[in-house]
Amino acid sequence: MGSVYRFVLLSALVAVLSAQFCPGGWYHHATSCYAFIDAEHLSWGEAMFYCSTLHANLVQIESSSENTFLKNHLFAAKTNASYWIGLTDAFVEGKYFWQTTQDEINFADWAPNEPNDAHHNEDCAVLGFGFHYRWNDLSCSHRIDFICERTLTSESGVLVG
Ligand SMILES: [Ca+2]
Ligand SMILES: [Ca+2]
Repeated sequence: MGSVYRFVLLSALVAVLSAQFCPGGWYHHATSCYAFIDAEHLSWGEAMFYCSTLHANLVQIESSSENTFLKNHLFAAKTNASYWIGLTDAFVEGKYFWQTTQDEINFADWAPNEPNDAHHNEDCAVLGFGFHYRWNDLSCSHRIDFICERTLTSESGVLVG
């Protein structure tokens, strides 16, 4: 009996480990997958829609750990572009919130003197090239790179035992 239980436990463990993964081309951190989209240059609104077609959202950064993961990826990729994140104050000036969940920010990594709402026309946030990928606000109509985030994909039908 003991060996049967061990087999069942092992099977269950293997099933859990193999049941969650990121689609090809996406990068894994914690419980999310990330796509760094640089083949398309889109406005913030267009980028939001583009992510939705991938069953994802513009990235929502809830922690220092997630923020560091994203910045390290961009440093390693030697990209020279800014990337939209899912953060906006387009509805109430100065009141930034995450578009996906409507949550106010509880972690922030604004570059010095940002967000500055330059020309009273900057309502959408990026990981800013030139700011070592700390956050900056830009005009939402800029057409630039962006980052999509989705939860780990679960493969149904894999679980056994
Ligand atoms: Ca997130
Ligand atoms: Ca700015």
